[in-house]
Amino acid sequence: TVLAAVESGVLKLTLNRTDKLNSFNEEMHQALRAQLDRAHQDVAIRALLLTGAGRGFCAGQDLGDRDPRKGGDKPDLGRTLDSYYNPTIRLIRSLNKPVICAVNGVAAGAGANIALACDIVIAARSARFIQAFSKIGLVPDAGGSWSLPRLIGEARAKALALTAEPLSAETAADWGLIWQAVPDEDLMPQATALAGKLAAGPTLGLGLTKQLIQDAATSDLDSHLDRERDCQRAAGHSDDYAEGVTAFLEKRPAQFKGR
Ligand code: LHQ
Repeated sequence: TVLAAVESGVLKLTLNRTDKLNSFNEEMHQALRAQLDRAHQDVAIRALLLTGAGRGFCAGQDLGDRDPRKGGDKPDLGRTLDSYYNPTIRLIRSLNKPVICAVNGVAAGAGANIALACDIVIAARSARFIQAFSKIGLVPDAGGSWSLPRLIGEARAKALALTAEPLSAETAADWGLIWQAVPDEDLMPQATALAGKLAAGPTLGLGLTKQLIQDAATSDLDSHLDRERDCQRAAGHSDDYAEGVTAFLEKRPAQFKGR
């Protein structure tokens, strides 16, 4: 359900339940989780590239998994979030390596919000983002009610979530919800090149940069300046800083090792 391949330091993960638009069942949750754990542990992996197989990126939770027509007790969706979506979002945000998401087609519900949890989101022009939750009586999850207002402001966040109207990739880029919308045929070449470039970068510094920018959402300037100082001290002690400055002075490309 999740295809995984490592090339040039990039772990490429492809959600792969194409007949269900790559919506999440338990097996796909577990497979993604295992790969995210691997990305955390393996120092040879220096960037992650997440995408979807077929014509969609991910349609959120597999709604066929809990057919209310079959009767039984009402489901505990909080448990699904605790067991699956929330750990996934936390793993993506805490990974000290860049996570690139290549949104190849529709991203709906939790599928949209998993994409938005990634560090750099590039979408094919034909892709759409849908906060589908309100159509079925739910609230935005997988971090959406946190990330949406931060990325695009309360007015747009509320309208998207309350109406469940699809947002085009180009408007998403115009609004700053994502980094770029690119022609469909350029998506994977561009996303792969970007992931490769980041994987060859100063991973320790990139990881600290990611954490600092994330932390800014919840910190005040005074404590943030202290955090920046601590991170810069750590980055300044990295081999990659010495290499970066040496390469600059020698007028040659830097050969970063990621530490
Ligand atoms: C699907 C799905 C799907 C199953 C397409 N499930 N089969 C968290 C905690 C616990 C529980 C609840 O949820 C959550 C978080 C959530 O993610 S809630 C939101 C769940 N997602 C949705 O509500 C989106 C449902 N899907 C759609 O609205 C449409 O499929 C979109 C707009 C994404 C795409 O529309 P189309 O391009 O017209 O494709 P389609 O609807 O024809 O879908 C293709 C196939 O995929 C189709 O199967 P079929 O056998 O008829 O070819 C769909 O039934 C299936 N599929 N999404 N979430």
